[in-house]
Amino acid sequence: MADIKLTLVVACALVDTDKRVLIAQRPEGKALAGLWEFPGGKLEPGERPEETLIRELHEEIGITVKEACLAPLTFASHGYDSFHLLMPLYICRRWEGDVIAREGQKLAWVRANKLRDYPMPPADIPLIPHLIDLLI
Ligand code: 9L3
Ligand code: MG
Repeated sequence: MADIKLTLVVACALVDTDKRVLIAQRPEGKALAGLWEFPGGKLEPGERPEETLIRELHEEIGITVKEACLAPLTFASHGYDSFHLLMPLYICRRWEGDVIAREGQKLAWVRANKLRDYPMPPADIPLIPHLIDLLI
C-alpha cells in the first residue's frame, strides 16, 4: 500500500450548563466552507493535542481553557483521497471568558440530538452519537 499522509487535527465539544454544544461554521475561502464543525485545528510541529486545543480555542472563540478542564472523549477518523485525518475529540465544560466569533464565523449552541440538522464535515458526523450518549 502506498504511504498515505496522516494529518492530526484536534477538536473540542464545548458544553454549556444547559448541555448544549458549540459548533462553528467554516468560513468562505477555507476547505469545507459552510459546514459546521466542532472547533479546533491542526497540530503545529511539537505541540501536544491539548496545547493545540488551548491555542485554537483562544484564537477562534476567545476563551481561555485550562488543560485540566479538557477530557478526551473519542477519536474521529476519515480517509480523504490524499490524506488520512485523525481527530481526537475532547470535551470541555469549564472555561474563562465569553465565547466570541474572533474569525467572523457563525457560532451555534445546539443540543446533541439536534446536531444532525447542521451539515458537518465527514469526520465530525460519527462523533454525534457519542455526544448524544453523553449528554441526552
Ligand atoms: N476538520 C474537520 N472537523 C473539525 C476540524 C476542527 C477540522 N472539527 C478538518 C477540516 C480540514 C482539516 O481538518 O480538512 C484542518 O482543519 P483547518 O486547519 O482547516 O481548520
Ligand atoms: Mg480551525
